[in-house]
Amino acid sequence: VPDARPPVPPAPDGLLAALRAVVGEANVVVDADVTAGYERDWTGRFVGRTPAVVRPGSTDEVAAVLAACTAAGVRVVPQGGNTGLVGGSVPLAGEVVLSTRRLDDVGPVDELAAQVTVGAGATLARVRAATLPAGLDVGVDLAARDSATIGGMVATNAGGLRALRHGPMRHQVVGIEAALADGRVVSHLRGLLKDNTGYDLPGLLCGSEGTLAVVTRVRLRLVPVLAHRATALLAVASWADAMALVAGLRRVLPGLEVVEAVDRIGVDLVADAFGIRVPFTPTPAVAVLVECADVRDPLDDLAAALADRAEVVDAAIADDPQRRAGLWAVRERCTDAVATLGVPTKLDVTLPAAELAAFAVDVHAVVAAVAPGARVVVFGHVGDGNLHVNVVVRPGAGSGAPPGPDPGADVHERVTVAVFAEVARRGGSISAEHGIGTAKRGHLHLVRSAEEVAVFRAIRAALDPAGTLNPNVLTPPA
Ligand code: FAD
Ligand code: 2HG
Ligand code: ZN
Repeated sequence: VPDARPPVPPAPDGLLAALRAVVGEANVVVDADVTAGYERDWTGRFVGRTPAVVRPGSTDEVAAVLAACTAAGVRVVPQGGNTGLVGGSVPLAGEVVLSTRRLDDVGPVDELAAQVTVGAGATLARVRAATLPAGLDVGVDLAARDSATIGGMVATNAGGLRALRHGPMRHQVVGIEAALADGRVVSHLRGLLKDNTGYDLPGLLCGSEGTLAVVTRVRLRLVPVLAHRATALLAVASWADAMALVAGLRRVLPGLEVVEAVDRIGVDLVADAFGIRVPFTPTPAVAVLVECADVRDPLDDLAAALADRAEVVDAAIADDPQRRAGLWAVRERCTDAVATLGVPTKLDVTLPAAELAAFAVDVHAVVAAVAPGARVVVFGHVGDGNLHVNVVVRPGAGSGAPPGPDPGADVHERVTVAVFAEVARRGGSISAEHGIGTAKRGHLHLVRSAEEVAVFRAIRAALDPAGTLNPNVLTPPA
């Protein structure tokens, strides 16, 4: 297959030597076989080229790498676990990739404050492995936990599977350290919960998508591990019923931590792709996953609350880890299952509660009008009003057959325009948790005013006047 990617741009004279002097020979990777893994995003939709992947091992090295690149006029894409879904972590226009994966130290758990300081390149799984023995957990969890890094989760303000209870990443960050593009370092890691001494830098960097600074260390607040969990997978007849169920359960279950949903197409796809057993026949219009966590077994309270809800057509309920994992798989494997079909257009939207059900129904006709025959899978964090609309325009045959080919940028764009118009018409947001990245930056005007975008640009210019950091994301092309 011919390589359709743009040619690798040469690094300016002396830059690679300068970078090697900072991080060592082994950590400036130029071997195309190795750099290829950093040039393609998780979905396969966004592929670029880089002259080098640089792997600093400390904050000072990150700062020196950025200073060298800025001095040479070379742009930099920060990359953590490369699990982002909006094309923000790959070098689309020949940038140097700054990989944070070596910044993976996890400090001692501060049990008194319920906090921990971690390197930006530590994966979520690694951090949790350190905190769980102390009875403490990170408030955000997501299916990409084995690869997604804390720095990437901060940069995207990741939401995940229990934002309903603990909020997104922004609510977990109580201190931050980051290197600016010119090599200066800002560090405020004390983690004081009350600290009204000026601008909130953690808040600013959460959701900044690598455009303002490279996050090097993060002080996280931790939440108590609630040892008892009860999980239910519920069959409901419509999205309207799913929304009514969410509203009803929220009122009576103080331990409610998760309310997720998957539509019929998604449930069938997960079952087909991975042989996962679905406890309902026929497959319901929507499967809702509910989980409660408490200091006592919440199974009886959950069962009683569900017995009162007319929307529940059928239910499977469990409080033992193995059966709970079986129920979770129906929701957690959706992203992997879509990937078996082909290269999706991934849209990650929030709708006002009153609009969500109608949107979830109408989106099929909206997509069919611009991409007849496309497979549309709708799932997500329905408790947060957040739906993931995955559209595969040229799907493979499923059942283990090879994925279909990428339909191309024009088709992704056509689908995006149509769905976002519907989201905007209903007063929603075009990104709930994955960010704007490169995939959506041309659509920011739908949800942000010209004045807001001007402020974004001014903040960017103040922190990174040379425009070194992640030039292809967030703010629309000038
Ligand atoms: P990357 O993909 O490497 O980078 C993402 C962005 O952050 C890029 O713009 C990059 O430049 C920037 N960046 C990375 N590290 C730094 C740093 N140290 N400093 C500054 N900028 C940086 N997301 C959710 O919100 N909720 C989910 O439930 C969820 N589930 C997922 C499930 C699967 C199976 C997959 C594949 C993805 C999922 N995601 C989810 C998306 C993804 O995991 C998150 O966006 C995650 O936060 C990305 O972390 P990462 O380390 O992989 O970042
Ligand atoms: C999830 O909630 C992730 O599973 C990924 O945010 C969503 O694949 C997607 O579109
Ligand atoms: Zn999600």
